[in-house]
Amino acid sequence: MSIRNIPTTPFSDQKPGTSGLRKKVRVFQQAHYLENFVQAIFDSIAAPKGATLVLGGDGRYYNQTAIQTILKMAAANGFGKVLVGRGGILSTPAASCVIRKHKTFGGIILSASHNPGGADGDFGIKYNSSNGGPATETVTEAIYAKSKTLGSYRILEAEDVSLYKFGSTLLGNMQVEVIDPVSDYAELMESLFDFTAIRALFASGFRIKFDAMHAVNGPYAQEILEHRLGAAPGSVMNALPLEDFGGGHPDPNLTYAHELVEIMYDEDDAPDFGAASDGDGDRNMILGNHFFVTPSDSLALLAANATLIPGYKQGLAGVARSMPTSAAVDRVAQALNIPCYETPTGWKFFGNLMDAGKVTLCGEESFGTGSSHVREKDGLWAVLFWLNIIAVRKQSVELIVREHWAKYGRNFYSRYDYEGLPTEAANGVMQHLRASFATLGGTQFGRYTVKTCDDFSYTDPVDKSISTAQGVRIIFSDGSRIVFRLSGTGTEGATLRVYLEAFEADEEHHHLDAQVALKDLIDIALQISELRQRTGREQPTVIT
Ligand code: VG1
Ligand code: CO
Repeated sequence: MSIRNIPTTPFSDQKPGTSGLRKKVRVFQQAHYLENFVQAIFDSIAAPKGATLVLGGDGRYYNQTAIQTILKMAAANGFGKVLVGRGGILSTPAASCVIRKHKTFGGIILSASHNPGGADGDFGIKYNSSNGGPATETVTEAIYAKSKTLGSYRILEAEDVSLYKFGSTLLGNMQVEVIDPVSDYAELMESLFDFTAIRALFASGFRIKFDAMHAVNGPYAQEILEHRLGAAPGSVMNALPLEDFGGGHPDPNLTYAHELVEIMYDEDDAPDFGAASDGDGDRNMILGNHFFVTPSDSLALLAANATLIPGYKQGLAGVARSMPTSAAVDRVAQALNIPCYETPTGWKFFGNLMDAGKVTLCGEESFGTGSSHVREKDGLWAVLFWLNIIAVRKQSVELIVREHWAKYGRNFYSRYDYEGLPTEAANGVMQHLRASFATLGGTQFGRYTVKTCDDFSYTDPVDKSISTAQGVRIIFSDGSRIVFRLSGTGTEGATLRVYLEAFEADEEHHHLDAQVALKDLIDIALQISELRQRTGREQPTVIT
């Protein structure tokens, strides 16, 4: 077996987005494309000789091929050991858990998360540091810079390694250890939640439906919910991970998880609790019988009920949410008298806060919640958190949420996504908005008056790094907000996201449908942005 130094020329488009490098599978299939990016990672992180790496992915098309390449490159770049999930599988939160538990130097996660998979779908790769979290912007920028100047990469000439047999094999001088992708993670969940109480809940006849969407969480959910907690067999649907997610779009929201939504809104046979997770298992959607919980409310509710959970009974150090996420959790933080941080979109911004012990719970409006138990958002963790709360409070999902609104007020919330726009048109909307800042202040739209508008900029309280242009905010005098952002995870054209939020203290109005309550704000958003004129789109692609 010999190490080869392969000459290569740089690609100009290897800039990681919100969560790693995401491209069409066929872009990754170009000669040297994956190898260049992996070498850029290895050159940037400068791991000491003999270091250990974690490797796994969400099982989508190209996962296995990429894993074999990365293993050979890791061996050629001086790593001593790679822990790889059996079959090349590790959910994103499980990878984070394994990095932390085994104190490895870092890990590589292969996933394009909620983006569709298959030969014509998307693929992705990201690097996580020794804290188990996504590399910070400083690291991803270094990787990008390296990718633009790369002249060669190192790879071991060797046979593929079997990924199905547990235990160690030698690849050159490097050990490849195939591990069970589920066990470390399941053990961590048992240490946080009251499994006895949740088991009793299921034994009492409480019915759950978990939609794994043919993505990575199927085996995790089956092991934890059905085997360890005794949920009825078949409670986990679409449990078999498929390379193309069965042709579906593994994004747990009301549009893409419609199969689950139909079950949860069934006239006479709806289960008590419904949940879904995404391609790589880090997102979650929570449903009750005929009831949808917005991710922003879910975060607030977990924070408000945290002390009911064994792993959080000491209370929370603080909470954090991404800027576009509703301020529902801010109200809980205020009541608990703990700090609440507002960060740019993307989990990489929570890591420093958690490492510094400033926050315990974090969340995003995009169906992501998590805590300092790992450094990624965690879909199944959120489900178990909810089940534990229900097991203690013995109330329905709907009642728990309604009581929460009655106590804290309701932040009506919705996100409109305009996917696959021509890039120039989407940029045009953002430029127009920025150009309008000067004249918007003080303008009155019906009952709303613009208080401030800006482009969100964040200074990390720990390392003081600054991230600018993180989304345009229009804030009204009553605290209502409209936010505009361009997505950093898409692979086709541009996706414009419009986030809408209005606070309602009066319980009399809490029953309203969010689309009704937000109608005026939606009209204002369209008017201010000239979105329809500039993009030619009458309707959003997805409303969440
Ligand atoms: C989206 C979400 C963001 C999330 C990111 C990664 O990013 O808005 O909140 O952190 O996806 O989630 P963007 O840039 O497209 O808005 V996942 O589950 O893809 O790792
Ligand atoms: Co994801």
